[in-house]
Amino acid sequence: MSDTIVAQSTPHGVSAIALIRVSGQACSQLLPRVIHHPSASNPQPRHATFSRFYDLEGNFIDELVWIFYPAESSYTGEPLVEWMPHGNPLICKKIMDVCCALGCRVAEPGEFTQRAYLNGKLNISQVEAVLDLIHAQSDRALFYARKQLTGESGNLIKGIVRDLTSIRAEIEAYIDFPEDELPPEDQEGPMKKIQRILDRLDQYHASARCREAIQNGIDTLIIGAPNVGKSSLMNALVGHRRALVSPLAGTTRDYLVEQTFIGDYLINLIDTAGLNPESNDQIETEGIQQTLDLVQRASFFLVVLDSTQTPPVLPDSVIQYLNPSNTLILENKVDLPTSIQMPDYLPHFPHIRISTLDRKSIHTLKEQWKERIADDLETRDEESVMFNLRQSEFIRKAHNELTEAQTLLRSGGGSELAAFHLIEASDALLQVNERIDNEDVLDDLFKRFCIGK
Ligand SMILES: Nc1nc2c(ncn2[C@@H]2O[C@H](COP(=O)(O)OP(=O)(O)OP(=O)(O)O)[C@@H](O)[C@H]2O)c(=O)[nH]1
Ligand SMILES: [Mg+2]
Repeated sequence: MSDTIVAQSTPHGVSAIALIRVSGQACSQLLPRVIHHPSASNPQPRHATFSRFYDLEGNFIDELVWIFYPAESSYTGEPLVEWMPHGNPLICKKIMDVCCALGCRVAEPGEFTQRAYLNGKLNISQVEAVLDLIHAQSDRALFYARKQLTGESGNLIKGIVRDLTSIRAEIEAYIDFPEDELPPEDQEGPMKKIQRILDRLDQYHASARCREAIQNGIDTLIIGAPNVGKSSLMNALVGHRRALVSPLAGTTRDYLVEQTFIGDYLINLIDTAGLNPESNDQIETEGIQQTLDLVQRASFFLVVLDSTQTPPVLPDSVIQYLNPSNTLILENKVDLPTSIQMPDYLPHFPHIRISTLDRKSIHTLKEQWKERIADDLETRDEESVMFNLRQSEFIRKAHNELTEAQTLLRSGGGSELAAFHLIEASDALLQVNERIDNEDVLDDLFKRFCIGK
């Protein structure tokens, strides 16, 4: 029997109400010692009761609401009690002390969720979803975390594993019944089915990049020549004067990062030093080098042009990272009479004419930008499910195994070996949601939780 754990699930500090959770077999013995009421000896499951909480010397600690959850209907899969005292850190500490005096131990981060996993209440992808849900910073991130928590991604993978089992049965027919009974062209069927699964796995693997971007924000770089209005754009987008703006070229040296929303996408907006190939100023040159480094890590680009000036030639080290779906060309300063349209500058890229001084054009920019992100991340489809980076590794492994199986079947032999690769693929897929074989990965996952979850 594992020990009984206790932790405060609400943040430490003063609040109207706090929540302290106790999970483990000792809950039933503990209750009557601190709640001097008959209801504590035979608690009604999942029922809120208002009582006085006493310490072991019989001192009255607080009036609180408490709920008892039996193992079969608790978060952890063990008997669990929730105390909801007044949110005074001193009261919370006393309650924790009393629980510890009665044999509880203070929980490690994520230990309640770890027990839920060990007791089969949550599978591993749901554990990750709980973590994502707690840390989600945007509506989009919440949406995908909720989808994962309800087990939708798990069902998709389970479906594929089931399909793989039946394909394997078809292939294995060749092992048990030699060539004369089954013509070799019958392998066409299994091969087609494997191809359909490969296509789906491709799609799932690609979704991991989008999931990361949605979860942590889309790193978006504002780049361009000096003085074109990059910092003015940053300020217009975040809605306050974050970056210094001046008519002098080379104002921004160090890059600046600020978070903002475009629709319900979280954006990590990065204002950079203007790209000036002729600079002899050492600090400016360092700033430019930083910009070039950032280009390699960013996911989205706003290339700002001064539409009253000849547009710059961007270095190849930048151009190679830009494509029409991850970049917007912003022809800025359209309020000036000398502004001209620049359709020939990177002609295959979408252009938007803006003035950072004009709110309406910034609004238009945001609308078009939102559409681009949705296209780039393929998040238009509300049905889509996204996998995280850990899961996508197993999806890739399954993909490799199935490709091997397909190559073997195509070459007209090796049914036995092909069946083996199908088993390996199923095994990798099971690790997407159901279980993690690597203890270190598991430990690492639970460490990322807060105490009390
Ligand atoms: N008329 C007009 N002026 C603008 C517009 N956007 C920016 N400016 C002006 O252009 C000058 C340069 O703006 P910044 O935002 O500092 O330009 P930057 O690209 O960040 O410049 P560096 O940091 O030096 O690379 C400032 O005087 C701004 O007021 C615009 O839309 N219209
Ligand atoms: Mg600037």
